[in-house]
Parts: sequence; structure tokens; C-alpha cells
Amino acid sequence: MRTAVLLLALLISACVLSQEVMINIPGRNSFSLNGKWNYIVDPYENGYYDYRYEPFDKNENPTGGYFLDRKPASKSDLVEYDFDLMPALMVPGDWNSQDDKLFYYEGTVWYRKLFEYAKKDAGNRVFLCFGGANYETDVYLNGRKLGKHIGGFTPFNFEITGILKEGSNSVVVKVDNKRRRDGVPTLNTDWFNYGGITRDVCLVEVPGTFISDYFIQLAKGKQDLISGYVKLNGQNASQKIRIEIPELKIATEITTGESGTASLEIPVKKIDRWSTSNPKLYQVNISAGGDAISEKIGFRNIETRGTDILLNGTSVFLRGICIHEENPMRGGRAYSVEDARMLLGWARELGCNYVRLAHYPHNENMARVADEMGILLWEENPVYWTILWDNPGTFENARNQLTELITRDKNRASVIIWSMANETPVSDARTSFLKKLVTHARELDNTRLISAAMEVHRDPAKPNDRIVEDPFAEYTDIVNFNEYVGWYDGLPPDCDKINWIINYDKPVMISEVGAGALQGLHGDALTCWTEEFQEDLFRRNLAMLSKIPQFRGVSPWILCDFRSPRRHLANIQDGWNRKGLIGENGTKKKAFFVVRDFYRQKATEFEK
Ligand code: GCB
Repeated sequence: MRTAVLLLALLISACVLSQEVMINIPGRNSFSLNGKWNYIVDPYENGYYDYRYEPFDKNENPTGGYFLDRKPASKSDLVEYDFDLMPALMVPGDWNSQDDKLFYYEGTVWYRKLFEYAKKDAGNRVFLCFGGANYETDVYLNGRKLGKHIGGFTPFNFEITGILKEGSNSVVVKVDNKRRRDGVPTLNTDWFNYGGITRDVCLVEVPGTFISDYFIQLAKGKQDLISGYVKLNGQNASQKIRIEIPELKIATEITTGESGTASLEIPVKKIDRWSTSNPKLYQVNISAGGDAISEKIGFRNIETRGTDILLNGTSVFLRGICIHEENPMRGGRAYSVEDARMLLGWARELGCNYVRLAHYPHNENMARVADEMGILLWEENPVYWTILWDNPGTFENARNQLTELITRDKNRASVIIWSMANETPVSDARTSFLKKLVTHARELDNTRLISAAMEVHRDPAKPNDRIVEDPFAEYTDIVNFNEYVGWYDGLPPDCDKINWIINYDKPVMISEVGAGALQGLHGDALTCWTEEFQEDLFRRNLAMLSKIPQFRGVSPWILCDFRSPRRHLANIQDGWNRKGLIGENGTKKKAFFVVRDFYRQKATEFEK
């Protein structure tokens, strides 16, 4: 009985969930819905529940939904809202930094956008595509519910072919950023819970049968074989697909079966592989029936051997930095190509060849700009701290967010690591949860490396020992851990006596190390919150970590100061986590240059 109820519940939720993610939106025929959207702040969710607290859209095809841009039909028809009279928010963009009253708001906001549309061809299909909205999103078009999406940082789309009208249309979106105990992430995070439609929104028009997805990368361990698949969506599932890479003189045809998917294997003779010093991208053209799509793709190999990380067969040291998806200069979520260029540009100035995009999937521009700049990336699922390991719904949610991330970015040469989680406490339930995520990630993409930010343990009998030991490390390609010696763990001079115990024959990286410092606050090296303290801490930590034999990379915490409601210290933190190497106004702190000098030295050591 319980299983039947569970299945029914899963079925119902499956009906309204968003559809399979369409990739390479920038490469498609699209119509932007960015810009001003009228909004209603709805803390009681009056637009969603009736006065008995029953959802208006409990039926599959709701007509009675309240905030669905209804106009009074007659004088006696009472409608107690009017989007036309409401102010507007810019999309993309979080609501917190656009309206002072919404700075700390966590709850529901309704958005509405009116638009005119004329299809290019009557037989075409149209999809409504969102780059991301935090956290739970219900979408309605012309009064009809399209579906729901859960997860604040990954793309989703709905087909609207039958509902879209020639001429005027109204799209209404309910976004709810309440934190949830069973959510991914859960209630507790050390970052700001920006709400809203934080990334691009557009319509995409495609032929009846179209290329929905493809995976085109060098096969694992091979520099002379491109492999992957192409997937069609539509009635003519069985078709010839043409793949061309003109610069490599490649023109191949494959044929999809009934399922719409065809795998591909294209031998290549001489390919100029993508690397950090040569971020070579090739134009790839795919066509099938009436559809054609192109994008620039880089080809490279990434693997580990013993304790080495090999990029195109050569051992590399990952000179990294962690980044949150925030533009400290403007305030609020980062989303644009310009934001990506600014953040990754700073990483480049620091001497990085690698960036950890913490702690959730960042916007797609980051990976596209990193592809162009030659910066390696770690991309992370928001499984953070203490989520509900035993709850099947929480697992499905985490698995789905990981699927959407890998689907979106699997053709980006810059992305080399999928991270499953951050600082999760060791338990059987947690390890089995993460292990299932690894299996899933490897099924979706067997070409990249898997890791997670793990924790350091101590033995009370040996106060100077720091132990990295985690049953989950068995399933990862790289052992990554966060350490805060000198900050949460003793004082910076302690670095000189710490003894690291790491018994893994794998590359070891430090996914976080850092200290808080207020930019412009000066003092001696033992005065907390000064730039000198942070500078000294990095100097000592980097020297300490360099003694670990398997040390193959580090990503200090963090590039820029970022907003966090957990940081209350007046005149120092004021709502900001101050561990940035760059302050909230874009000014570099002293520690920035310590890390830069260390990276200069590492670059010459590893790239001789
Ligand atoms: C950590 C977390 C990160 C925090 C950081 C800190 O270990 O992974 O999310 O922001 O420490 O500053 O405490």
C-alpha cells in the first residue's frame, strides 16, 4: 500500500515537472523575454492557495489559479490584484538587490510578462526556457499551468506549442525561495539566498523534430577518437544526422533509431587539443532533417594516474580559486557574460589555470567564457553540509540537479571536475547517497573526473595530526578537502607544526583554505581581521600544504568577499563573509599577491 501511494505521488509530481533540458540555447533561434516583469510579493501565497489552503492548481488544468493575469469579466467579478499596476523587476536578476523591502525576503513572488509572438513556421514547436530561478518555480502561460521546477541553479524548459497564441501572450511565474529542510541545499548555508528569476528567459522555436541534445568530446583516454551521441526530439525520431567539423575536414553521418538517439565515434588524425595555454575551439555543425545547430567545442583529455592529474597527458598543478556567483561591485547574483569576464579575469590576474565554482551550478556563461579563456573548472552540485540523506525525495532532487548541470555543460572543455558535495559529515547514509550520485554522474559522462570537498579529522591523542580519511574518497578520482588551519583551527603559526596524514594514492587538492580580513584594515600578523593576518595565514598554509607529497592543486576560499546572513560582526563583517582575496569594492587585499606569487612559482615548476 505504502509503495502504491509513493508511486502515485512520484507519478503526480512527474506530470508537472519540467521537461528534459534543451542544450545550447545560445545556438538556437530564440526570442528573449529578458527585461522588465511586473511583480506581486505574496508572502501568504494567496495566489496559490484558496482560503481553505487548497492549491488552485491541484487539478491538472487549472482555470481558477488566482494570480494568472485574470481580467474582471464583468463589473461584479471581483479580482483583487492587477499586474498592470505593479512595479517591475529586471530579469535576469535577483529580487533582493532590486527592491530594498525584499533584501531579506524569503517566500513567493509572482512575475508577469506580456509579449507578442508570431511563429516563423506554422509547423514549428516552441519552448519556454529558463536559465535558472531560485528555488521552486511554477510556470503558467495564458492561464494554463506548464509545470514546476525545483532547484535554484539549473536550466529548465516547457513546450508551449499548443498554448502559445499568435499575437499577445501572458506568462506568469511564481518563484518561491523559502529554504526547506528537505531541499538541496537545505536550511543552512553560508551564502545569501538570492530569490527570483536570476538567469535569462527566452522562447526557442524549433522544427517538429529537432536536435535536442548531443555529447561530442574526445573519448576517455583517447586523443584520436571523438565519441558521444546526438539525440532528436519529435515524431521523425529515425533520421540521418550530419556532423561536421570543417577545420578538421570531418563530415560524418549517423542514423538515429526509434529512440531518437544515435551514438557516434569519429576517428581524428591530428587534433589541436584544448588546453589552458591553447584554448582551441572548433566549430561543430550538426544537422538533421529541417534542424541545424552549431557551437564551438574544445577537445582535450583529462585523467589521473597515481597522484598526478594529466591534462592531455601532461601532469598539471591546479592553481585555483573558489568563486561564488556574485558580482561584489554591483551587489547580487552574477549572470551575464560581462560578470563572467570580470570574475574569471580576476582569477587570471591571480595566476589561476583553474576555478572552483562553489557551491552550486553557476550560470552557463561562466563555462563558455572559461572555454574561451582556457580556465579549467570544477562544477558543483548544491549538496551542502547536512541535507536529509535518508529522504528519497531529497536524493531525487539532488540527482535531478546534477543531471541538469551535466546535461548543460558536458560539451565544455573547461569543465574537468564534477563535484558531488561540500563538507558533508561522514555516515553510512551520506556515503551511500553520494555514491549513488557518482554512479549517476559517471553514467551521464565518463570522460570527466569526480570529486567532492571533504573534511579534515583529528586524533585527540595527537594534537598536531590532521587526518584526511573518508570512505567516500574511494569513489572519487581526486581527494579534495577543506582546511582552515590558522582560522577555525588554531593560529597561523600552527601551520609550521601540523602533520598531514593522507593515505591515498590519488591526487590531493585543497578545495578551501582561508581567513577573514577587512580590506583596508591593517595591523600585525596576529591581529584578527587585518590584511596582514590573512597574508601571513596564506604564506604559512601554502608552505605547509606544499609538503604533502600528493599535493596537485589548491583553490583558496575565496576570490571576493560575498554576502552571507551568517556573518554579523559589526564594522567588520556587516553581513559579508570577509575571506575574499578581493574586497567588496573590487580592491585586492595583501593576500591576493601572496597567492599570485605562489602560483608564479608553481607555474614554472610544473610547466618547464
Ligand atoms: C567552509 C564552507 C564555505 C564557507 C567557509 C567559511 O568550509 O565550505 O561554504 O563559506 O567554510 O567561510 O566558513
